[in-house]
Amino acid sequence: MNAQLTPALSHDELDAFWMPFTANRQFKAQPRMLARAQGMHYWTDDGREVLDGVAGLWCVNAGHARREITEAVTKQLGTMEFAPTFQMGHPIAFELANRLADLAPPGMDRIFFTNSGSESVDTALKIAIAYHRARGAGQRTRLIGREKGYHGVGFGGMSVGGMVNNRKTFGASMVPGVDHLPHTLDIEHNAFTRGLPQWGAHLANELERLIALHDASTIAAVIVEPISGSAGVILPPVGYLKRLREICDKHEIVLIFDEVITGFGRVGKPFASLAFDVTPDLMTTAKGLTNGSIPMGAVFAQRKIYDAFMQGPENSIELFHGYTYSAHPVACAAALATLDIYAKEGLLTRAASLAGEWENAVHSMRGLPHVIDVRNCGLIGAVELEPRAGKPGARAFEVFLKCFERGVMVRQTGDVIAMSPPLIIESKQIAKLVETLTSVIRDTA
Ligand code: PXG
Repeated sequence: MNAQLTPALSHDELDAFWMPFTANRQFKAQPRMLARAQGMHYWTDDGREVLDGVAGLWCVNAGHARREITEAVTKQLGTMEFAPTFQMGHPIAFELANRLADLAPPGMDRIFFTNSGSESVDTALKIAIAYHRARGAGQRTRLIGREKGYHGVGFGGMSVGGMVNNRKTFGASMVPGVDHLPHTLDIEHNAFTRGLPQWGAHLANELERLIALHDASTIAAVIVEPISGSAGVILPPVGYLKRLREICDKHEIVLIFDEVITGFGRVGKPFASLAFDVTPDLMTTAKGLTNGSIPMGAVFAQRKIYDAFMQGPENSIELFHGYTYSAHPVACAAALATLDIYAKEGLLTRAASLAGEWENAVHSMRGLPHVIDVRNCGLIGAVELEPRAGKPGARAFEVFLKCFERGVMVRQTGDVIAMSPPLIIESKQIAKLVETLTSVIRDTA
């Protein structure tokens, strides 16, 4: 018998919390309640152990309930729980910025703090537009995103994003002057590719077509995820990101990489831009920055971007943007403790050493019923299932539910099952994750 960890809630008590990105009625009819976490596992409220195959929500990279983070947060709360960073400062904010600059791709050593991925994205879009204005190109306001892109849920991020369900309700309220590149998912050419697909780099040339349509002089920035997570793990074809970089350079367009999920070790280097050897002008992060423990995000900027703002009277504010909780002391303490763990345990490169084993494990699911693609990179894996006729997403949702019942948490989006475990995962846990998913797929019609 499992021990009940927390009192079960009655159905009435589930009504008040309007849950995000959730089928509220389905959940409240059959709640899946998490009550405790440690290392690679969650425990449900009735004491059942669940292997975490998604690092919470792509964020708990060092595993759950790390003592060092708890201690740093507790100490900071007792020392100074809050301090403003508007016209004031506190030392660990600067310490954290320096630590992040040391990890960053070359030249990206100016850091703007936010509280989430969505805020990082909207911050980066605003910095890009303001940067052009600061250098005398204020007509450059257009933004280019990509189909199937996910950049959070702020108006800016939603507008450059390309996930139809996130957009359609808000049709006319989108930020104006946005266009989209085509996405790079092509199962016909690339199904079951191990690592990055060879086919598709030419899709980056679509950027030249959009530039010809709108004229470079109107375009501020291009934003893409190096690897799309939310849309179901879409990998960049070999050479694609380099080509985007070349085109942006040629036309003086700011290139933004949204590394909210790829940042902090997910693909075997601290950032995907380092793994893929393509340096953007701005980089958005969040999630793994504090191991998911305290909300925090950070935008990394090339020094030339920051320097463009540092003009005019010395007493004037250079960028009219920021959040009450930018560089919140408790979040800074959590981030510093997290970076210490990453460094001490080599976690920012651990995915590279596990990548071969991980790749073999996830590709062992090729050939299972309804599996139409398997994708992987670093410690990211995805299995795409054939949709049931007229019921998109239903098969994968059933797989997600059954995995949870059998003690494994994966993530479902559309007909894709995504996996992104904590970077501390061991071989036997990789095996359990894949064995459970395999048996569930076999048992799902
Ligand atoms: N950009 C990217 C690339 C993201 O993946 C955000 C921005 C927004 O971050 P915030 O912190 O505002 O949620 C994200 C978030 C999933 C999933 O399983 C992914 C995210 C969030 C929730 C679920 O696909 N990514």
